[in-house]
Amino acid sequence: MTAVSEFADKLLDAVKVRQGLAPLSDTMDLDEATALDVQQAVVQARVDAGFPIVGAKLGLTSKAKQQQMSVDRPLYGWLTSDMQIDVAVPVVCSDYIQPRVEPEIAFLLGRDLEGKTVTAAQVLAATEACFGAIDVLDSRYTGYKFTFNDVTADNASSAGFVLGGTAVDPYGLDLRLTGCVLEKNGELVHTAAGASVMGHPAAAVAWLVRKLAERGQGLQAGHVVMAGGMTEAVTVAPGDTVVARFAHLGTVEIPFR
Ligand code: 0L1
Ligand code: MG
Repeated sequence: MTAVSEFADKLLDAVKVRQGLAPLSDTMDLDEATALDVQQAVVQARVDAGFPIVGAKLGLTSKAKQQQMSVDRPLYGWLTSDMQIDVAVPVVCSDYIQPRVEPEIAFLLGRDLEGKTVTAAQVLAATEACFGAIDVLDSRYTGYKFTFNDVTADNASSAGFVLGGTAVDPYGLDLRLTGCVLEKNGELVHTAAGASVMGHPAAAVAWLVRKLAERGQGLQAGHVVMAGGMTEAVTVAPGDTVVARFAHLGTVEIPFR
């Protein structure tokens, strides 16, 4: 068994038994290229299990998130069909190891996007609709303790995502100024604007497309792209309700059971 498949199996087993792991880098050298190979193996296992790729996510795109996780640069992962959670459907905490949530702006692509020179303007031109969204994270590492390469291997802590019920044409919207208010159990916990995500959420998506081009990959029409947490992530437990209220993009609410 190669190191890549061994690491991937550990992460896949952690999901099955809902039990956190020590970081892979504690016991083995894990460089970024190997971490991306592990990520690809983890994602391929989900695809082979019947859950196709439906999009991608960026992580650690805001200063708030980078400071929370002690990591200083963005990363990405892939979204598979089993991660889609419909709007207003309760999320069962015991389906996860240690769920957290964060508000994001999501892009539904109307055209393929690939290449080393893609810009934020081209992302906006290729976007069918934007949504207010909530990312449901679940690190496979106990206590969310990991290095950049560990969390890359863990598919950027991908676990679930909810797109709000309001699809908005991004033309004429300045997403930098799209405000978000995050509430948990009726209390305000965080506020942010779209600019917190790498200056502009579409610039974050453009960065992702250029980064994917380094591995000969790209995004396809119909893919959903989560642009990255606008605020720190918050922990959730059964009985909690989280609401993200966005300017122009509507409200997303998740009840947790
Ligand atoms: O969506 C994200 O920002 C995931 C990045 C990985 C760090 C984390 O688990 O919070
Ligand atoms: Mg996120």
